[in-house]
Amino acid sequence: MNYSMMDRIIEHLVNSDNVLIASHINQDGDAIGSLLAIGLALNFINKKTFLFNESPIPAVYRFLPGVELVEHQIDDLHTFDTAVILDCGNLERIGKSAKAVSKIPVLINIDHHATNTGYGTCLFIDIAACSTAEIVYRIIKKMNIPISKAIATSIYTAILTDTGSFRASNTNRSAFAICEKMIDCGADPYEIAQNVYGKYSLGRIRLLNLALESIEISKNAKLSMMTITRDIIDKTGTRSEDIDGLISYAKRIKGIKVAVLIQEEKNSLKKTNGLKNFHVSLRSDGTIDVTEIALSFGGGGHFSAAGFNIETTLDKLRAIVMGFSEKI
Ligand SMILES: [Mn+2]
Repeated sequence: MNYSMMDRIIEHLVNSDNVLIASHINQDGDAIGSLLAIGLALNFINKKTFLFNESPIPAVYRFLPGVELVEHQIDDLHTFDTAVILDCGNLERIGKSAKAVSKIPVLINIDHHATNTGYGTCLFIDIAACSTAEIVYRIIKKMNIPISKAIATSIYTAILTDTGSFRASNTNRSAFAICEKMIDCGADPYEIAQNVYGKYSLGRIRLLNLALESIEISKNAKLSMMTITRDIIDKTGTRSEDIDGLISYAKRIKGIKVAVLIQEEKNSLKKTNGLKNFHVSLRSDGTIDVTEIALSFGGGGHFSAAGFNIETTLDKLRAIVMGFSEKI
């Protein structure tokens, strides 16, 4: 762990007057949890902060204390002297404001993705951290800011979800150690689990059914492919956030080394040339490095969890994905 880098970040934060804090679009538990944790911590020491995420807060995370502080649009970017970018492998992950945000004088990049491009003026990348929230926790602790129940709930939720409930390969000792401390600070594991995993809408159950039905297996039986089209989303009355976690079913099949989820993006239907926008998620059983595939398509991620965006036709994409199995 790089303490001097941490000291520099703390110095910047302490000296800042107006801090923009942002995390990636289509926020997951780590993106929203890290955002709230550092935001609430800086508010505690009376810093002026602006918490930003371009995407709406997924329903399962709306219970998080402080979630009402998150804005989805930035009106005046000139007022910020410091920006903290969380859980983003590249700056473009924050969405449309990336270019304007890149001009903020102090740009702090806090992340745990192996494919982080190293943007920003001050970096804290730790690929051994289970989550960005783990790094955020270390910063808050080093700053001697007390961990309120709200901060503890955010950090616990981030670690719980980013480790796939302590099942994913990034589950490390600090995941447990920090979560234990968060419980001491007031995080309620049962309440958090109920909010995040407890209840599904009927639409989400129907979506699960159609997603499971879509699973196809490669000839060598080492790759599984799940496809979720806009048609499926519309038919079930669900949203993109409801897709979160479904890939784990494709990954769980015995003998599968790589699971792929093809997700047709929202704006796809507007196109007239037959091409559509897709997001492709890749998960491996820990023996295959899926970042290689993701990087070759301009994406990124971790060793066993990565993704990329592509504009093509569904048939072509399905053939491309099945082609991945030849390298496994
Ligand atoms: Mn993360």
